[in-house]
Order: sequence, then structure tokens, then C-alpha cells
Amino acid sequence: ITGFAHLHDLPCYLLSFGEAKVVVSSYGAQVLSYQPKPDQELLWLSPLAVWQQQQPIRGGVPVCWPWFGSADSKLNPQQQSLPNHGLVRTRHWTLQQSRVTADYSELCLSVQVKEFPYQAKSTPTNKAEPTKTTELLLSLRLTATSLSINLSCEQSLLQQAALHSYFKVDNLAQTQVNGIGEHYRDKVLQNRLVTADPDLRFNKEIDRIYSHAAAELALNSALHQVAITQQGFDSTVVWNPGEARSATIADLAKDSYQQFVCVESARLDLSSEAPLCLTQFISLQQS
Ligand code: TA6
Repeated sequence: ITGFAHLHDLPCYLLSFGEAKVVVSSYGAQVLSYQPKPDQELLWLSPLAVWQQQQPIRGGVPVCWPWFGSADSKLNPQQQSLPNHGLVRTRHWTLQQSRVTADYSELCLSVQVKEFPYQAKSTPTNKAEPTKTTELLLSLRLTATSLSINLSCEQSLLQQAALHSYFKVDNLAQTQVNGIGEHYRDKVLQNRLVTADPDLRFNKEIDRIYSHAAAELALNSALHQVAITQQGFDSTVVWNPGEARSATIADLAKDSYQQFVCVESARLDLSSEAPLCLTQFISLQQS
């Protein structure tokens, strides 16, 4: 790491390589800023973000784990009231290591999670296994031209995950995500399966899960063109709340929805308990 600072009282690490800079908060291991060049910000952070315990930060790259959205009944058999997008957006993560080489600088943060709603609970007749601790790692590697964000968990367990990246755009009406695919589940239409144009535009509330998305996507806006490459994912989620839904979200200002789109690399499939290794690569193509 090349620096340490406090942003709204939250400890943050500064990673740099040449002109490129990243800021990551230890709260949530949330990347808050990525500038490949001075004053060229690729991520969006809400001016109304809440900077306090138990509230996730709106913007940057929130880490969703071990479930995405509201927990599926398989992950929440006791039907408890659980936070949206998992447990780790509001945890304090610890710096594991950092280093600088001739080609990149990198850092790794970790968090230990003890409780899982879906781990067996002991009852008088059935003594459950002691609860295991699970370690989750977030590794960032910054080169002169790209940022890679890797989320991993070596343990085999039922887990979903997403890197819920908020990308900064200039003019929503002129913004497109290209090459994503044609088939998606539309969360705005009660999860209906829809087939549409593979070039996605933003003229209404968009909340879509593409389960056969391409690994390489292009985000084109009036501001810049960004390449997004994904590995270890089975779905890509694209979200923009649009005007009406945006007005119901307390930490979004009135016109903020015009300034970002979320393109999220996700592992949502619950048929496997394989270890997790999910990566999103971000690089500026043209500004
Ligand atoms: O990824 C899309 C989504 O799940 C939407 O349905 C929307 O609710 C959004 O994430 C934001 O969730 P949050 O818990 O951060 O308010």
C-alpha cells in the first residue's frame, strides 16, 4: 500500500501504481475510487452515502456474500430477517498483505465470518457441529492500465457472491452495456424470463440477471469506454433504479441515478458448494 487515510472516520488504504490510484475502505473491503489517470474516476460514490456502522456504503464496489439480494430459502431455512446482499458489507476487514512489483501493486484484505443462518443449529435432541469460521479474502491488483478485484473463499460451502460495481457515467440516455447477451431474468417484472437486444440501454428502471452473460463486456457512456472482464461468475447483474425507484432510496440524491450504472459479476448458482474465486477486471479503453 502507498498510504492510509480516514474518510468520514473510516480507515482506508490507498493503492497506487504509476499514475493509477485506488482507495479501498477497510469497512466492507469496499473499493471507493479507481482512477487509472489523475482525475479520471471510473467508479461512482453517492454524495449521500451513509458513513456509519451497520449501514452499507452506497457506491464503489460493495462485496455481497454469502448471499446476493435477499437470502434464498435454501440459505435462510429459518426464515430470519437478514440484511440484503449478505453479511460482509458492514464488517471491518483486516489487511493481510500488500506489495509492489515492477508490474503492479496489490493488497489483500480478509474477514472472518462465524455465523451462517444455514448452518445447523443445535436443538435438545440434535447436537449440531460447532460453528466453523469461514475466511473471505478480497485481493486487488492495480497495473498501469487495469484494476482486478478478486473475491475468494477456499471453503466448500453453499455460497453466493457478487462484486456490485457502481460505474460512473455521464449521460444515462447515451449509456450502453454492449455484448452482454440476450436472455435475462427481469427483477422489475417478477423475475420473468426475457429476450432482448444484446446492447442494453437505460431508459427506465433496469434490474436484470443475465445468467449466460459474456465474460467480456463494454460499458460505453459519453464520459468514457470501460472494458469489464469477469471470471468465476455464472451471472451478470445490471442495475439502475431509474427516477421513481431512486426517489425511494434514502442514500441516493434526486438525480444520482443519472450518474451510475451497476454492472455486477456474480455467482448465484446454489447447486454447487465449490470454493469461490470470483474476479472482475476493469480497464479504461477510451476517454
Ligand atoms: O443488484 C441489484 C440489486 O439487487 C437491486 O435489486 C437493488 O435493490 C440493488 O441491488 C441495491 O441493493 P442495496 O441493498 O444496496 O440497496
